[in-house]
Amino acid sequence: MPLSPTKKIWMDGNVVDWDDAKVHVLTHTLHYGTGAFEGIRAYQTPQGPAVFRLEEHIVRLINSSKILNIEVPFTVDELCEATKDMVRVNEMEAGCYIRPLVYLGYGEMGLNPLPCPVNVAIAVWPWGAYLGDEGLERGVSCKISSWVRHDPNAMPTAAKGVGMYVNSSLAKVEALRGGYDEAILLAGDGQVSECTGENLFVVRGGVIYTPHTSDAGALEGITRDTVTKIAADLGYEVREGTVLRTDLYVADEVFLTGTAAEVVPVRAIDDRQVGEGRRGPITTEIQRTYFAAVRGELPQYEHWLDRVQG
Ligand code: PPE
Repeated sequence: MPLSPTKKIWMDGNVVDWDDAKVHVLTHTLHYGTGAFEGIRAYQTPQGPAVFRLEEHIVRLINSSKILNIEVPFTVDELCEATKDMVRVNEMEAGCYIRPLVYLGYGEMGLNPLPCPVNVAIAVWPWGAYLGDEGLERGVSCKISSWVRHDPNAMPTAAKGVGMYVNSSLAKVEALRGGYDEAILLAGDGQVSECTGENLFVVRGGVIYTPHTSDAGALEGITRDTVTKIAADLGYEVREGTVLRTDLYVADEVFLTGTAAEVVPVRAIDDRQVGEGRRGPITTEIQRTYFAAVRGELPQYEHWLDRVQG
């Protein structure tokens, strides 16, 4: 998806012009993939723009870094403030996507990351529906990937690490070239894990299931957590457990969750229609509640919003 440049990017405490936010070609992360990132969204609310679950995202960034032996030289508070600053400075009143990145900088080569300088950048830009506006309404088509999700002992699946996304990228391209919108990855033992940038939920007999993060090597998605809470508040039972490929084929509904993707129905998997082949009633209800929550329309979810004061 093409980028829409904004004005300023935060780099290690400095606010620089978008076009000047550059790194050296010998930046360590560019060569070895050791780095961590986040995807956060800010939404327009009646009281001004608000960042959704900001602190949880920044804590995950710091934890991802820790897993990768990177000590982030900023506190959670400093990075939360810097994030809100970028939304404000770039005048993102209508909402935006936020990309914090922790990377190992210039000055060291070789695989040992420990002596490397640790850099942090935060960029924001307007980003529409990640899997398309039509996808949000009509659902997307998925294909089980021939690529297997990382074994947690080969790559730390709990970390949102830069290099981890090579696996996602391979699966994404395979799916797109096959004429599908998105790939579903299985774990090494064959259970369903997640998509290239989304967690997955299955509805069957009125109960909502989602793969276990630890057993299936899926990311502990913040939207996954949001949706789990919303579904419970709507009176649905949500069970975390093993999901098999065949569970997907006979599901009443399947939907995907992620900060970029938000809540997206799945209309077909491996060329089999899922349920009625369109957005199902439970997905619709959860999606509607999710959008109302992020836009500050539901007081019970106010605690997830971090307002950016003008
Ligand atoms: N699994 C993966 C592999 C993943 O990348 C994401 C987020 C999720 C699950 C959902 O996590 P959460 O956003 O906390 O609900 N993917 C981010 C990156 C997308 C991109 O293309 O870049 C995102 O949604 O921001």
